[in-house]
Amino acid sequence: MAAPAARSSAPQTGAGMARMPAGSFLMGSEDFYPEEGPVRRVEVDAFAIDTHAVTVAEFRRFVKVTGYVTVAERPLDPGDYPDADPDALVPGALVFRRAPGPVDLRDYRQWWSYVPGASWRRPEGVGSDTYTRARHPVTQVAFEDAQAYAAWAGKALPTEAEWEYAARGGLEQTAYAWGDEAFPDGRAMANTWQGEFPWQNLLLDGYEGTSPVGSYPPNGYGLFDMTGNVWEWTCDPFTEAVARSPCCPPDPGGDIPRRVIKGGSHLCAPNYCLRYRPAARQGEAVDTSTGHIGFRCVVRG
Ligand SMILES: [Ca+2]
Repeated sequence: MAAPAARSSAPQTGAGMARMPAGSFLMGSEDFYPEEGPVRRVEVDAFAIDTHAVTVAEFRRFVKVTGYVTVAERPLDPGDYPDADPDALVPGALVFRRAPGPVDLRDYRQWWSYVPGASWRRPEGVGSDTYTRARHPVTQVAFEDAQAYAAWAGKALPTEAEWEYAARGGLEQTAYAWGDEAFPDGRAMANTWQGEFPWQNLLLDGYEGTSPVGSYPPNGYGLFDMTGNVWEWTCDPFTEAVARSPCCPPDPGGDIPRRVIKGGSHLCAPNYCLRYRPAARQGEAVDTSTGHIGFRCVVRG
């Protein structure tokens, strides 16, 4: 008869999670955008993290079991929008549309639109679906939606430090999750945007929108898509001034709290937003749902 397995203090990591040992690392960067500095040494306790972002199929299972309704699918309360036409208050989300040619990069309305009916099921609105994207990261999820999924799964959203520690994969202060070269030996290492954003997508990495999780090599900790593909929610509040040249829809202002998102997305292009790097960060309003933000979960201990 086999002896019972020894109890371990390590995180109980189900399939699809990787254990991160406790340790310290140099967080942040002083080489790119001001909101990433200063570089400082940060201690992180042991935790486990999903090896890939939560997929459409995984989120669909959660919704099927719980009946959960995401923020983008809920009716809007006219009381929250006293100046708006009540007929215009329909559920929806922000959708990226490639511009037909060069545009003023200060005017995000040239590529972002609020689309009624857009949700995690239909990321581009009515007429779109996710049936061929079951293995893609779920998108159009607000912070509250990501938290609800994590709680249901018995997990949590990562802190920014946990996320960045994991994303660096054991490399100290490299620009990217795999080193310092954007395309080592000409190889695409993440789903980003090549060409002139927001109109010319050269598709050198093979994908215009999101890509199935795990389409590019993992980092040193065996984690896929930590940068590129979709931004990922963390649980940390974003308290600084709004990032300069943000690639995401700008802060709506007012009192809506923001959380830190990490990792950049398929919409990050060097000419506009070089943020597919572990140190990159932005603040995002908690009620925002867009086609380039998803999440992954952690288990601490
Ligand atoms: Ca791409």
